[in-house]
Amino acid sequence: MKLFYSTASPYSRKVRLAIHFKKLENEIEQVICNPFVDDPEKSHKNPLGKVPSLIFDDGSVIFDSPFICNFLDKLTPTNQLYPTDMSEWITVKTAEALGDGILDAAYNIVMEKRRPKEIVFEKLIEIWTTEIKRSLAYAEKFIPTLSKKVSQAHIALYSTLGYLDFRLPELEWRSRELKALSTWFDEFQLEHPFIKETKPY
Ligand SMILES: N[C@@H](CCC(=O)N[C@@H](CS)C(=O)NCC(=O)O)C(=O)O
Repeated sequence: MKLFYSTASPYSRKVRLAIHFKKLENEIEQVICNPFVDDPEKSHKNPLGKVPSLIFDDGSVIFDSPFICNFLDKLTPTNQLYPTDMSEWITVKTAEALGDGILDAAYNIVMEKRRPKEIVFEKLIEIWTTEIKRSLAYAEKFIPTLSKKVSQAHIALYSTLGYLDFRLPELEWRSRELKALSTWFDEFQLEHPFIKETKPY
């Protein structure tokens, strides 16, 4: 199998972290591509034009990071990322949806800011920023309920916060009101030094 990813993509980072925690590095070759430049037919094969995408040896492809992470989790019982217990599963899926939703809003802001200055829609940026702040406040209350055992919740929230540091430092998400979240983030990367290797650039 081949994972097509871009080094700046937070969605790709989630999958790369899932590969690491599932110990699937030897099964999956990781290939860098630029979804804005590369021809999908010749590279990532995702008709939506986005990374990450996972290509099987027979040439078929799956895309969308939650789907790929879920698939990887089913490949091996090592370090289960999505719990089978219903209430734990709901916690993990909620955190994943929260992390991915913040990412979508952050990614929208980044894209909007790339438009020529005269046509940037500031009101939309304001709306997405409010959504991010509200969701971070939600995550702040949520984070103490996460178990120590690494799950997709950890991967999604960590990748999202890393992306905010990378692309939207002006948001200053590490404010005093988000003490639990910022402490969790710092501790998580200390406990798992590998994850810094996937830092976006
Ligand atoms: N929902 C998708 C989002 C993927 C996505 O938007 N990837 C960005 C890179 S961060 C991309 O490939 N953008 C290229 C484009 O939109 O043309 C997922 O979770 O995988």
